[in-house]
Amino acid sequence: MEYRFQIMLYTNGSESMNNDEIEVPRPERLESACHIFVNQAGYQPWDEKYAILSFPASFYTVVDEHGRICFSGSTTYGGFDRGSGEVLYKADFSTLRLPGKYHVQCGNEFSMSFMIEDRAYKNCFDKCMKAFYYQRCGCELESRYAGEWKHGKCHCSPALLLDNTRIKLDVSGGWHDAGDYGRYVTAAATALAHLFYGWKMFPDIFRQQNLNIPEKPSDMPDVLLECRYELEWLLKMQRVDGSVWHKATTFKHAPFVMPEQDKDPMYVMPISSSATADFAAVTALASTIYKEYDSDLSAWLLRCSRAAWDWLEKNPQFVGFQNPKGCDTGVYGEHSDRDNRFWAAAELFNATGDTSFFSRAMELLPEEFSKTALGFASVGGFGTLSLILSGRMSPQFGELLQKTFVTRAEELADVCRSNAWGVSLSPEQYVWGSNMAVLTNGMTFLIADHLEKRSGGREQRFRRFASMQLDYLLGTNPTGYSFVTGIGEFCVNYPHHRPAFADGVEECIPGLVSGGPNSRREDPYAKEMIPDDTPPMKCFSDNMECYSLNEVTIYWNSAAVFLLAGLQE
Ligand code: 9MR
Ligand code: ZN
Repeated sequence: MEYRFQIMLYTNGSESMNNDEIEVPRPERLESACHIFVNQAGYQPWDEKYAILSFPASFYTVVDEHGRICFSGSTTYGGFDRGSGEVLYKADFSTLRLPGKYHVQCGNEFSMSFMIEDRAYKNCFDKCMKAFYYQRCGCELESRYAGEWKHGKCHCSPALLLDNTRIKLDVSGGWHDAGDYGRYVTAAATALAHLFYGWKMFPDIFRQQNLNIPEKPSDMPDVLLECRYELEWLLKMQRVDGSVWHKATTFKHAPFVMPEQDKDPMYVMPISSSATADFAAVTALASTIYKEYDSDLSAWLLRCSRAAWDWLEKNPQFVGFQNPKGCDTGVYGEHSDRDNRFWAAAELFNATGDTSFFSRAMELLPEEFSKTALGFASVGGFGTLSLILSGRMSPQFGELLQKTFVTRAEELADVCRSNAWGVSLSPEQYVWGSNMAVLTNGMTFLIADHLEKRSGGREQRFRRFASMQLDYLLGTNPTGYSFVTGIGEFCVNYPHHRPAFADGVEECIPGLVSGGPNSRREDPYAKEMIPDDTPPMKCFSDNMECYSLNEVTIYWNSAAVFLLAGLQE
């Protein structure tokens, strides 16, 4: 449906609006009319399967596409759920394993359709990984790789160094961070870390992946080819003294135009110690991963990592980042760099075996930061994981570190048990990027299982909780949406994503993970459209103006890729 409308394009954190009249397909999505919620991507035959019903019901059936009843059962009462404000019932059909296309039916109510099949996650996994290609900056996206979502070469002019604008630098390449066209170091390091650990833990799943990307066929798996594209940009963000610039962005977010039309000058913004430490960490990690495919790249990565580390050692004080006056692009601010330095020391120890790095990691370990967090604002979990997987720990110490993850997984499993959705967030935790918390919690479950299995312990006791986080993402949530574009019958299609809006293609670029419900509703449209008393899990709208709850980012996608890979094992 096309019609003209007056669009107010709000940009993150800024007051600037663009009141031009633009001809675009105006989304007219209704809230889900559905009251039976399922994972719309589908279920692997061997996994637990359940629908959540938000109306009183005792008896339900699962019906195939020919209308045949393939399963029937009685619901269990799930109680009142504070997060969604609903009284819930659960319909468990785990024992239905026959491949096919189904609906859950209860009286006149139907769920969205879903598949039961061995490769139920494969399509979503491939699309979420291919999304990184669609985020590529500094190159043309040709139709043979990008289909109708092609675009021209973008953001290639030399960037101005903010500290001294007479200096121009080449910082082309990498992935656009999100719905905006900025490129930010700590966000990049986080996305790469998710993908690298995914690769390290589930290599067979990634090896089978064919992304149809421009790189020549080689023995390097596609995931590593795609990550190399980002790494090559990341390396350009290092200053000669080893420190790392925090971000490369324009001064103001671009209007909703295609990336090649965003001609504002690009700035390389000042350094931060968090960016420098994350850079040191992720390049050290990458050096271990690329070693078997490209020894020159691997050696270079390690050299750059050491240079960043040397700078950190010479500059022990925290150097935070704040936007220069008048700049409205992302801040990715932090209050401390202890976790970042811990991660860097751990990765450098893993990469080199040099015990001085281990000693530094041990000095930082007692400090106040999460040892399991896996997000851009808190990266301690990557350090812990790095130490454990290094194989260089004494058995006792390795066990202690492992226990940190396992204990965290146990805590999160309790949260999942406390609500019928099986989601790992408490009602207070639906904030900006809530889907990232859901997904990184899913990662924690898989990591805990992986570590227990590695040390010969009980196998896969957390897997079902990981699976529940994916179910939530893909439709078993009170909005009814699959939060991944192009996946599922009722999925988000209008994320806050500049090319998705400007390309004129009605169907959104597939495989983009929306930020998800945000009860704080931190953008003008969400504030206006979503009533104050809306339960936290329903503070969502599939609307491109809602950057605080329907944007996409690389580090939300990467967490989804990790989870999808792990659950296919
Ligand atoms: O993901 C970030 C979220 O956790 C913060 O609350 C929010 C506000 O600071 O910023 C988010 O990151 C945005 C970044 O600053 C710029 N690119 C888009 C990111 C996703 O919205
Ligand atoms: Zn670009």
